[in-house]
Amino acid sequence: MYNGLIDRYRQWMPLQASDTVITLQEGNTPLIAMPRLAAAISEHVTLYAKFDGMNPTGSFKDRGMTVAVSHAVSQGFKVVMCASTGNTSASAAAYAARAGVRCVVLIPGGKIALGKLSQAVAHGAKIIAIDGNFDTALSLVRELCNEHPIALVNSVNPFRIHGQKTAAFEVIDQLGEAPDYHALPVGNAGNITAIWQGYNEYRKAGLSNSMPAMLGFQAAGAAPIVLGRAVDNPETVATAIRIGNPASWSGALKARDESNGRIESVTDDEILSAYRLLPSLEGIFVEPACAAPVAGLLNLGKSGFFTKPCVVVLTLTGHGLKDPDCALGLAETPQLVPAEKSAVLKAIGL
Ligand code: AN7
Repeated sequence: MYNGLIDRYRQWMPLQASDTVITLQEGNTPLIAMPRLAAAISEHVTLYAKFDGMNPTGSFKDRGMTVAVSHAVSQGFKVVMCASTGNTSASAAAYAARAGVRCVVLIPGGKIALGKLSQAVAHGAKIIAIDGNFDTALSLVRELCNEHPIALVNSVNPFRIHGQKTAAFEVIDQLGEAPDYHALPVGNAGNITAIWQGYNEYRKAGLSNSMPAMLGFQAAGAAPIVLGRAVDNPETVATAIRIGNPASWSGALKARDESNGRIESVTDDEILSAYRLLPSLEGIFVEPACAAPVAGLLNLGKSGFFTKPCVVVLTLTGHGLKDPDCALGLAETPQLVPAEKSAVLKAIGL
């Protein structure tokens, strides 16, 4: 029986044998071939999506949270805390509930997708909205956790990174080899750091022969790594990656440069059109942040970046149900017709 990623990858985890494991059977997410989207990107691309929206709370954050909360609880912490653009808070709240400890989340007021907020509410987290953005929230949380017996469970906590690196392990285990490219959205940059670390660890252990080039994508209004300077007032429709001063900035540069990869930006218009395209082509519904790498791959394809047959893995970091407002905001309200066959036929256009 599959029992979560700590159990599956225990030897790669910096945990003690006696540590308590808090799991919701996260990880083991599907790697889904995406032939129709691949064709839209480039004739040379074979594309697979690592659908991390299939984790228990609907995002990749569960990979890191199982390890961070297991460690915190094993160390005797009774309270965990994070700053979040939404998914980290949903995940922290769920794992804290599972562990029977308190969870406090600091969120940027008014900028959290509905699904994420409702998860934190359901799991009983103490939710504090601040009049400020994610970056301000994170610096407050770092100070508070330094000064009080509260475990910080943002990705500056190295245990989060150890959990998230398992996405790379799974990709190699599923594909049999590392892909040529690995594309993903970049916000606070924990995930690109972690996935690159995972590929490195498997390679060093002889479990893969090659390494992918990492392709990270930021939203143009929140693209500090692309610009080479912090952004004071980040703005993007992809609220998950509305981050102006990534904590793992240096990890992202290391992943980019060591892998011979790229970190580029995409506009909100490009994000929204990719956001509409992916579910209509492939039947997979993701939140707007996941559309950033889709848009980025489409741009790279258009510019002739892919010149020979290659395998691309795309991490889809969060489920579409996280942000129903975004989907509905782009759509027309369903037409209301009388409850009669003739009216329905007319509405269909038959
Ligand atoms: C769906 O929840 O930062 O570059 O506080 O929710 O590792 O930050 C979320 C980030 C990509 C970016 N996709 O990952 C938070 C938070 C989704 C996300 C990212 C996030 P990082």
